[in-house]
Parts: sequence; structure tokens; C-alpha cells
Amino acid sequence: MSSQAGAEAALSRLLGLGITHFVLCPGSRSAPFAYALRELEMRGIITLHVETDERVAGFVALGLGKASGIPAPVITTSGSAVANLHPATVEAFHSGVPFIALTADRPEWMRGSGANQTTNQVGMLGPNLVNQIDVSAEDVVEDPELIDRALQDVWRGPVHLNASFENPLHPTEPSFPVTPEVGSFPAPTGPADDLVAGLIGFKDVSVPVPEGDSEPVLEAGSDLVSEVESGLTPSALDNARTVIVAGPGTPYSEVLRRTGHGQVPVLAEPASIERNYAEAIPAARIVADCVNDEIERVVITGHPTLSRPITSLVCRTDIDIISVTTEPVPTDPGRIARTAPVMPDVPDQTAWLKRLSAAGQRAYEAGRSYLGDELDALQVAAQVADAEGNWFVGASNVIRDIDLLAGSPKATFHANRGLAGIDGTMSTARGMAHHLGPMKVVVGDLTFIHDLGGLILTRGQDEPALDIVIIDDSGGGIFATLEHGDPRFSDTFDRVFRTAKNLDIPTLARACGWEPVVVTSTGELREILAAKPAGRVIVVNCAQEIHHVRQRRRELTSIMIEAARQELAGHTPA
Ligand SMILES: Cc1ncc(C[n+]2csc(CCOP(=O)(O)OP(=O)(O)O)c2C)c(N)n1
Repeated sequence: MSSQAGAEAALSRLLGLGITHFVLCPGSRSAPFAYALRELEMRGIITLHVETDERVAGFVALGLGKASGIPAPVITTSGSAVANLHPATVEAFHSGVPFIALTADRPEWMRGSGANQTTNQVGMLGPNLVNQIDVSAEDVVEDPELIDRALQDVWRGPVHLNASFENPLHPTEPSFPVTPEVGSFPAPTGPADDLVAGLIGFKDVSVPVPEGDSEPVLEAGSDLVSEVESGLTPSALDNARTVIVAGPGTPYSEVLRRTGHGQVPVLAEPASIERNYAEAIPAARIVADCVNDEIERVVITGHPTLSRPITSLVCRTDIDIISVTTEPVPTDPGRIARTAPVMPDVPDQTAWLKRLSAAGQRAYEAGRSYLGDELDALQVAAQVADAEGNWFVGASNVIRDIDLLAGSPKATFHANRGLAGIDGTMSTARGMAHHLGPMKVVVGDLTFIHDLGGLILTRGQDEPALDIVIIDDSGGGIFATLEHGDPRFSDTFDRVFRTAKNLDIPTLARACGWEPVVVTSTGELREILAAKPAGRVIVVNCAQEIHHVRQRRRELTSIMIEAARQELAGHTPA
């Protein structure tokens, strides 16, 4: 059953209930709703409101419901986006305003696996709800009236409809072959008994805890468990060709450091401490792609989620995957890993490490020479990758570009990668700066807009110096790198994915007490990035044709893959 069919069936039911205002926030998992809503907007059937910050979107929806008595569903992607609906949900609950949180989720089988942007959304807005349901696209197609049943009491407060979607998330057939009918919103049925009694009809929906999630899957008494847990014998693992895949997560790094490990290649994301280790492979995701067949064991540490090649590597079922974890949700998107409480010692694999390092270095050099002097999002990422000091990096393209373009970084990169939200980025950096000292932040324009409140400083309060670099490519460039950027979806792309804003950032920055700087050349960028943080908002105008940058990213990746392959071909396998 396609996700498209599920989204269209759900929206048809909402139209049937006389609901015609919808508030949409851009995202990837929610794409089936976005395409369907855009289609309904183009056919003149609904009024669509597009917002960036889900907290704002929640309140816009609250206002629509409050004024009309008819709920305006607010649609978000998965992850922390959903949590941002909480303030409006509790207000709707306590003021009895019709409100629908329509949130997209990962399929049930991915939940609890530590996969990107995957969390427990079911129950996240409760208990301040009159009802909540958790359905798949298939459920809705089979029984569309379950939407009506779930919304029976929506006239008196908020309902959470959590809908899970499988890939593909873009349309694969014509949308709405039969134009849906718009009905009228049913009159309230009168106070329900439980409401009169002061009780809320909250229906308990237990969060499914996937099997094998909480317990390590290594059998007690197995070599690895006993050796790892007791004495950390150096020979805990045999000499199978191993890579350590490292994501952000401090406890894991402590574990790594404590036990030490041999000369083993580390495929590390920028925000993991391991990225600054000598064993970290430049252009790791490119190298992972090229040597995938040669890898015999993967040890996962932290929460790596950034790239498709690494994700598919850690999901391989034909090799040994070990997830080193102390956290409740081990990263194991393939649900196949053995888990271990501390890093097992891996025997020295110096020749293998050299082979991968050489390939990574060659890919890195090829990538950097491809970039040239053009001022675009890739150029900013490359220069940040070469910078020094503490950087807080926004989710979306910039962290992925740094991942691709960093050689041996001198800087320490921080990021909110637990759920890869674009919320609270500058605010988190401000908090960290109180401990770490002056910092720099680099974000896309939507990530900046999402956290505008974080720009406003309280009079008389000490704040460590921060510089905020904004890659202004007029909206969510990342969506152009996905299927949604395909020219056949161009009618829809700008409106519901890219969602560019009319915002004069320098004026806004000045109004909030920051010094605005607009960068228009690669040379200027280099100069300003070398300066110490000083309360600046630095706008890098990267508003070239977004599809041009998409093309450049593709060319960059294939040039880097080609370079790595050449190097590997001239190098004897270890
Ligand atoms: C809180 C939250 N809402 C929505 C998303 C989905 N999302 C991921 S990237 C992105 C767009 C980011 O745009 P921008 O900051 O301009 O960076 P660019 O894509 O141009 O690199 C969105 C909306 C998210 N990750 N987190």
C-alpha cells in the first residue's frame, strides 16, 4: 500500500468532515501529506498555510480552530518537530479548542532502532489530548473511517493522529483520481459524560517497544560479553576487516578512550569526538561506499545517522555488526547488531587503515579541487571544515557537506543530532558557549528562522561571544537533494518543501543587537571566518539556482568516488 494512497485517504476523510484549512511545516517524512495538500490547494479545494517553526504552526492552527470552531490540522515531519506542537496542544486542551496534530512518523519497524529522526511520537503530546491514534498508511486505506472515529470528540480539544509512512515518499501515480467531496463539520454532540465528570477521554495508546530493544542481544557467556565486561582482553575480536562507525555521543567516546583500540579505520561524523582522531578517514562516506564489499565487521559507537552509504553499511545482514552502547536506544537501524556495553578491543589493522586513509585523502583532495572559487553552500562548508575553534553546526545540508569536505579538522564540531531537528540551534550553541567560550554557528536560513527567539538577549546578562553564519539559499536546499527536487515536482517543490521566506536578515539582526555582515565573495568569507567571534550575524548569499547546487553536489560526489576508486585500485587489499 503506497504512502501516497494513505495520505490521500486521510485527507479525504478530513475534507469529508468539512475541514479546509491546513497548516503545513516542511519535512521529508511528511512529504506524502505535502504533495497531497499542494494538489488540493492547486485545485482550489483547501487553504494551505505554510510555516517553518512547528511551534508557530501549532499556534496558527490553534487560532484557526479558535476562531472558526473547526480544527485546522497542523502537519509535521517526524522527530522533534512533533514535540514543538506541545505548547499549542496544551493550550488547546485547556481552552477546549478543536485542534488536530497530524504527524508523520517512521514505519513501526524502525521505531526504537536509533534510525535518523526516529523517536517515540505515540504519547508524546499526551496526556493533554482528547484522543490519539497511531496508524499506518495501509490502516487508513483499509478503513478510512477510523479517522472520523478518532475525531469524534475533536470539537472539545486536541487529537493527535500519528501516521507512519514507508518509502517512497513521493507520488508514484496521479494524485486524487477522484476529487474528494467537502462535507460540513459535524455539530458538537453535547458534553460527553466523562467531560461533565471532569475527566478527559484520554485513550491509552501504549508505545510499542520493539523486541530485543532493551536487552543486549549478545548471549551471556559469549566471548565478547565476558571479555568486554570483565577484563577487556586485547584479543576480544578476531582479525576480521573492521571499521568503527562513529556518531555523536559523549559517553561512547569516553568508552572508546578508556579502553583504547588498535589501528582501526574510523568512519566518523563531524560531530563525533572520533572525527579528530588520527585514524579518522577523510571523506568517510565515499570510502565506505567504495570498500563496502571488503568490510567484514562494523563497530558502531554513538549515534551515526548522516549519510546513506554509512546507514546501508550498518544495516548489512551478512557481516558482524556490533553496537557499543550505554544509552536506552542503541543505534541499530537494521536491527541486527549485537550490542556491547564498552568498546571491544580490535586487533591492529594497520595495512587496512592505510589503504582506507589513502583512498579518503585522495577523494578529499579531488573534492576540494573541484570546488574552485565559486561562493555557494559547498564553499562555506569547505571553509568551515578548515576553520578552528568550537563550531555548532545546523542540521540539514551543512553538516553533511562538512562531513564530505573535511580533511583532518582542527575545529571541534557540535550539533544536535539526537533527532537532527532544525529547532533550537542557536539557543543550544549559546548554552554551550557559557561553558566552552566563544563559538561560531553555521546554519541554513530555515534553521536560523526556526530559532529566531534565540537571537534575543536579556539586558544586563553576560553572553559569550557568538558569530552566526547563515547559508542563505532561500529555503530548505536539502529537499532539492532528495527525490522532491526532481523537475517533475517543480510546481510543488517551492511551495511546500523549499518554503523560502521574505526576510531581511541584516535588518532583523541589527534590531536584535547583532552586527550584520553580508558576504558576497569567497575571499571575504575566508577573512571573516578567520576572525574571532564578536556577536555578528554573517549572511552568505548562496541563492543561486538551487538545482545548480544539487548538480554540483552530484558531480562532487562522483568525482570523489572516482578518485577513491583509483587510489584503491593501485593499492593492494589488506
Ligand atoms: C524541528 C524540525 N522541523 C522540521 C525538520 C525537517 N527539516 C529537515 S532539514 C529542513 C530544512 C532546513 O533548511 P535550511 O536550514 O535552510 O538548510 P538547507 O536545507 O538549505 O541546508 C527541514 C524543514 C527538522 N529536521 N526539524
